[in-house]
Amino acid sequence: MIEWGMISLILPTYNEAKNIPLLVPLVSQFLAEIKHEIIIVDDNSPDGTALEARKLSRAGFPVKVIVRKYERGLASATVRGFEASKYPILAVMDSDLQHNPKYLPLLYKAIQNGAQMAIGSRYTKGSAFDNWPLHRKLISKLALLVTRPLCKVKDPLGQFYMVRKDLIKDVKFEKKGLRLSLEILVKMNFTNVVEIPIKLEDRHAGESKVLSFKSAFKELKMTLVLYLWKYGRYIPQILKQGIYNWAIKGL
Ligand SMILES: Nc1nc2c(ncn2[C@@H]2O[C@H](COP(=O)(O)OP(=O)(O)OP(=O)(O)O)[C@@H](O)[C@H]2O)c(=O)[nH]1
Ligand SMILES: [Mg+2]
Repeated sequence: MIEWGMISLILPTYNEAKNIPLLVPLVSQFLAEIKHEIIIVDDNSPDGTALEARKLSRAGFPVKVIVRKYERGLASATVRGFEASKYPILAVMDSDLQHNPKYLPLLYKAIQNGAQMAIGSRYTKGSAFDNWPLHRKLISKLALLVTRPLCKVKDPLGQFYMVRKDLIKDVKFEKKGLRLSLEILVKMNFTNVVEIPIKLEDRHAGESKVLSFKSAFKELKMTLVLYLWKYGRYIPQILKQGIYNWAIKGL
């Protein structure tokens, strides 16, 4: 029997020391009625993010801090958080205040009402991100087009979601790339995903880590890995293995 009122929220961080002292109290405010833990997975940020996280823990917030010394990467950090979680609903959001924690109760409600996964969606009726420059909107739309044959969800790429842990416990994650939500959706092929419209805010402090040609190329390679996962049975095994080895290398 799953106790639905319990959420493990994973906050992956890299240089978010100025953001998490604002974000964590807001999360706890919006989740005040729901038992929760906040797992901060920090990749040894030089700006002292882990120190700030530990301060929050000492101040009484339900914060667990994991520092990875020898690993980097958003997807693998999120999976590390999943592994350390103790509650049956997993939640993931950015730590830079782009994802407003006011949506957490809505995502939770969708799960309570039977959704296998609930997504804070930038591309469903009622969503907004007016503040984005045109070129970012175009890149984002292009990325969505590329993923369209992989899953039907309108926004599989934004990293703001809740998912039932029991459903994804056997997924073998690649632990590469940035968009773990896409990997979950492709590998699980869920039939009941609810998209909650969100307004995407501007990053509060600090700098984006993912906005570069290098990470866009890596994301394309990771998407290719997921294409192989979904459609690889249509090509010879040896070719599939070769493409996989090339794509996964350097991610
Ligand atoms: N642990 C860990 N967290 C990361 C890593 N890269 C990014 N993050 C975190 O993942 C979240 C999203 O990263 P951002 O750089 O904000 O990416 P984004 O929101 O897609 O891009 P912007 O809109 O430009 O901010 C933030 O909370 C980051 O701190 C990483 O290598 N390791
Ligand atoms: Mg961001």
